[in-house]
Amino acid sequence: MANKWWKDSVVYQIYPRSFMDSNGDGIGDIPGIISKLDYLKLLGVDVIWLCPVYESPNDDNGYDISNYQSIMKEFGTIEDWEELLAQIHNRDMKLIMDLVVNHSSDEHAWFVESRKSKDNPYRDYYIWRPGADGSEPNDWGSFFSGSAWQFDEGTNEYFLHLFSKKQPDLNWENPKLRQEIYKMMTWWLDKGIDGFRMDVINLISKVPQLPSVGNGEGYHFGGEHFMNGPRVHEYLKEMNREVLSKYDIMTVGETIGVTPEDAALYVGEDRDELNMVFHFELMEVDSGQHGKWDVKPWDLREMKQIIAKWQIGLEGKGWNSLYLNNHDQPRMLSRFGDDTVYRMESAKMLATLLHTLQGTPYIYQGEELGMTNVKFNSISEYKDIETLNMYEEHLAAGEDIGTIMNAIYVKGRDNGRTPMQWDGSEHAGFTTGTPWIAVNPNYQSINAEQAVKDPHSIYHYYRKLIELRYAHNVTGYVAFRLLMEDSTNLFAYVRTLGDEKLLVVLNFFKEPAQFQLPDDITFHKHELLISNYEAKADTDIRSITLRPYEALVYKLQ
Ligand code: ISL
Ligand code: CA
Repeated sequence: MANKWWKDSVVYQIYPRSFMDSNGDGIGDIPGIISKLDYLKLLGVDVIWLCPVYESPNDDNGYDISNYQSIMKEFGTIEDWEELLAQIHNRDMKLIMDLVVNHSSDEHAWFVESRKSKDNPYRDYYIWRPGADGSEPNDWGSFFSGSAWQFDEGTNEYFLHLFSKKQPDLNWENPKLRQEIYKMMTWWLDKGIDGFRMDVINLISKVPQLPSVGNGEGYHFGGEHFMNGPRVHEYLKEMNREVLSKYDIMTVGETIGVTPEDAALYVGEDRDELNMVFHFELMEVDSGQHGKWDVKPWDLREMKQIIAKWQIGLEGKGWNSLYLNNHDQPRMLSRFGDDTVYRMESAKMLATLLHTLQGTPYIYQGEELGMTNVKFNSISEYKDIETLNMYEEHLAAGEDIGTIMNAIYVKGRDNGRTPMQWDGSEHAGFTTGTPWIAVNPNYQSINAEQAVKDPHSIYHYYRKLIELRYAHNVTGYVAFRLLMEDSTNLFAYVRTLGDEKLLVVLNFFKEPAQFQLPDDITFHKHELLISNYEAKADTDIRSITLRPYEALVYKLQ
């Protein structure tokens, strides 16, 4: 469809369990979200992405769905959800829903049938294999530790689960399964939703032989056999033809391990698949060779190279999505900024980056307040299955507990899942009961009530960035060019639109840093569009000394 409204949109991601509790049971819910829509409208966002709200035993907080067409009891009813959609549309915003169809819950009716017998009509909705010499069919490891296979005594076979053993992978090779999914998607679209965020959508096609990685003992990451698998584009084209193309919607795929070249195949304007994907390259800059929990310092030059590669790589081909955190990641401020002395400055600086690149920015709940990572003293306070499984596995392998806890502090998903900090009252105004996960103890100084009142808050800076986006056609600028690429403390770039340029200069650290504009960039006049500091009088912008975490955005003409 011609209308590409999603290019001009800013998306706000809600993790419902932690957003707002309306009835004191300690769990965020749909009426709670409705009560905060004016807060989101004031911020200026256009689209809300709602993480899964479907019926679920909550092994993975709703990413294990037992019924795709009903609402999780803790979150409310389908009537509550319909009210939410109406209230979002009344405010001229849009709603996109999470689509989790690489796997379902093991409590989904399809799986309950599937495991009954080898000739059950639903057997082939999942991926079953006999054992190989009395052990798992192959050596793939699960994203959540251990083997990706679970033995099922009823029929003496194993089923595949790339995530938890309560998240069996669906078998996309089966055309009947695909039709059921398309029918379900159509049902939601006919209710009037505005699109989907598609969970690990590039994992749906597995190499049919399910070959082992074959790296010796133990379980291994089998990504080469299921990331961007052999039939994934065929499936997405089919989904697009049969469902997506019939609606004026936006789609964003979560795609693990994609390069810009891979991404172009998913989001290419002439590909008829998806509108955008989330890539993981920036999320890996602080991971060592042993993966996510192997914590290493990140390097600004590497970060700049990755962003430049994606900006240039998709230019004129497809659209970027822009994010630095979500419900699976630590808080971006703690990870890439300074969550103590320069919390305000660095949060605004990072926001400036996300909102001045080409693409659609995603704000994760609490980001607009400068919420930070959390350090719980005891593992018993953590709730995330990925974290808990890793803890057990690493402990059993004899790893030192301090090292494990440090990895959790730096990378654990619960960093982003502590409740929204609404005000300074008990439990941050999130609930009148006991929250399902503890509130970050810093809620008295970091909360929405205080941020909305303070015109210099991070929240109002986001509001201004969003306004700027529309007032100055920030999405329109093209030809991204990195400046001072070898600088280890500055991130600077220009983008061009006709004879105008957008110049962005960001100091990523607390030490002052010197910016030098290359001689070949010429202009008659300059205008400072936004900054996280009071502007200095008569600045010569060819040579600027940036203050700690300073962010400057100029329009050059
Ligand atoms: O970031 C990750 C890599 O370790 C994982 O936390 C994450 O599981 C991966 O990014 C895939 O994420 C999505 O699918 C998972 C779910 O747990 C995540 O919340 C979801 O965003 C399984 O549905
Ligand atoms: Ca509740």
